[in-house]
Amino acid sequence: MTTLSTYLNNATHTDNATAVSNVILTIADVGKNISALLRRGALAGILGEAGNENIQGESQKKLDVIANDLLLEALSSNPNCAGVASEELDNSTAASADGSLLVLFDPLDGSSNIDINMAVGTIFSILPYNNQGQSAVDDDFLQNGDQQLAAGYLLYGASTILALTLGHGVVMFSLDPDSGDYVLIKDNIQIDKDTSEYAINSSNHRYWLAPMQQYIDELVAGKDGERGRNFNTRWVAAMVGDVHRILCRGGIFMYPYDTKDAKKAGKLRLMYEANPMSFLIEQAGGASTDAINRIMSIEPTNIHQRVPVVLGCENEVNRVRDLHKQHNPA
Ligand code: AFP
Repeated sequence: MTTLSTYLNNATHTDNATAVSNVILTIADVGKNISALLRRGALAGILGEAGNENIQGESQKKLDVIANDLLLEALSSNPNCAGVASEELDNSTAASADGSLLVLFDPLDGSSNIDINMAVGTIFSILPYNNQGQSAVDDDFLQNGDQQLAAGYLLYGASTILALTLGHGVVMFSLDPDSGDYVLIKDNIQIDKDTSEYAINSSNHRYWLAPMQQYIDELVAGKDGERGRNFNTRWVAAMVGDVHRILCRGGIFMYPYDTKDAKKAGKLRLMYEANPMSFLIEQAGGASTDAINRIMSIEPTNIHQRVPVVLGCENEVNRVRDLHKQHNPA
């Protein structure tokens, strides 16, 4: 049995190996607390709305705020962490000026699932801090996805799962509720280049651009259409759940650009949703784009910027890209 701490001690790391391991263990420990709170749910009086909005203009659930505060407190006290950025906070929070890492997170992804007892998760991304000795500010976080030293998620489902990459493949751990250990359950995860399973919120069909409409229409047509075979659909309404399914059995996940709010580049956030999930998917042999361009190559301009996301098995992600290029030749 390999536990998370054993794995981290033995894993081949990028730079800051000890610091990265220490911060991951901090996040994993907070994950145990969040998992326990979710298990108690209504009994702990923590469901429902918090009664305020975050910078995204989204109403916050009580658990959004609780999870955010637990992560913020734990990471701000970790000497390796120079700063923290959260989906739930307008600006980043400076921590230890001598820290070598920056941490970004979505504390509770899929919060619309909380009150119906469906899967939610925590997504995190770890970047190098390049101004040691100075207090970290928002601009220090504006690094493209290729700069990530580690990324992962905690999925609070029937089991609590930690998926992680340090840049050398993807591994998964399951939290043993009896021992409190995260136990290695999958190593060197790889996803197939092809799939028959796709995830998208089809109620937005009329708002998508033509190539995305064409791509989905072909999947829906199944064996009677262009693709010549049938497809199945799943939609967890929590990116962390859809990405977990893809890492377990393949598939493609899309939250494309839509004209419902033409000013919004997409729904998902680049820095603490798209980038960490893209790191995991690429490390598992998949691909991740904004429909055309590779997500992890995007140079960020704002810690809360949004981006369209198409990720999962390589051949389907490439098909989406090719359709967009056919519709809009350069
Ligand atoms: P919430 O955290 O507000 O529930 O949003 C979750 C999410 O950002 C992502 O995890 C889901 O894939 C996506 O939104 C679901 O969006 P729809 O509710 O529009 O289907």
